[in-house]
Amino acid sequence: EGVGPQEYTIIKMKVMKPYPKKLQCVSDDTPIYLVAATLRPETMYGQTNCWVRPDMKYIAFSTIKGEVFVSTKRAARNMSWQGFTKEENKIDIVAELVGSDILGIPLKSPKTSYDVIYTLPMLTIKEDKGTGVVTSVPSDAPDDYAALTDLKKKQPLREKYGITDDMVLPYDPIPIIEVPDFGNLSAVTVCEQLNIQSQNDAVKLLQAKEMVYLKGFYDGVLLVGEYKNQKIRDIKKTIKDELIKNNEAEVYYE
Ligand code: A2H
Repeated sequence: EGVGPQEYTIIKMKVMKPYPKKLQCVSDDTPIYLVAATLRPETMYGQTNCWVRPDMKYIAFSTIKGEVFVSTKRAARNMSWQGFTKEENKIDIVAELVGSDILGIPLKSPKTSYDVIYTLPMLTIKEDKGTGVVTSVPSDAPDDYAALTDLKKKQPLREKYGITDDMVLPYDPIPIIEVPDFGNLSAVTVCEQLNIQSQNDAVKLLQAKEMVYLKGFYDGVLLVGEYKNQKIRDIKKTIKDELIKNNEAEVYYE
């Protein structure tokens, strides 16, 4: 990675009511968001679920807009320096949780064609990157496709984390971007080409990411929504700005 901060777009994935047990201390008129850091805001049309790591610690904290965000404490600290909290450098913690406390909960997320998506377990989420919450776009992200396929194929894995079939089985990758040579489900194509067996296939997944990432950005064409048929590199910023304007996203640096 280069010098200087990396800019992420934080996608606000809204927690539906009734709030899960560990978040019931939050009043019903306060919106709660799981906040996911992404480099690809233009792929939000293809979200099928949200990832959290079952054994990782998260906090829920109040923001300056009177909302509650769920992220790692590390990310909350960064956000508090970036104007997300009422007082700079101070985090108003409303709950401390682990990922498993928020697994299998329904969310509303911007742009995706699925009305409701669920929080599912991803075991490879890193503590020291982004918010610890990841939005899943299995059409275009090899990690997401591998982890979703694991859950679809492995009933015992679903059972272990209390994930029911209806949270996983109806959710297929959505064709949202056409990439030359890789078709309209580029992550699926590359995972199959490389014969990736699971989310733990780290070496091949890195290779898969390298194969699709730049190509998706430079040569990808959007297939859905109001910027249909336009090149990703021409509309990425417009989509990001629109999400932010609609209070569906924020800019975050680390
Ligand atoms: B990306 P970079 Cl469609 N642990 O978003 C593991 N992965 C994380 C993470 C964490 N703590 N925080 C964010 N990420 C993922 C979309 C996407 C992403 C697409 C294609 C590629 C892609 C949908 N998931 O990333 O190391 C998030 O997944 C390819 C690398 O900072 C985020 O963007 O470059 C990306 O990794 C940030 O990774």
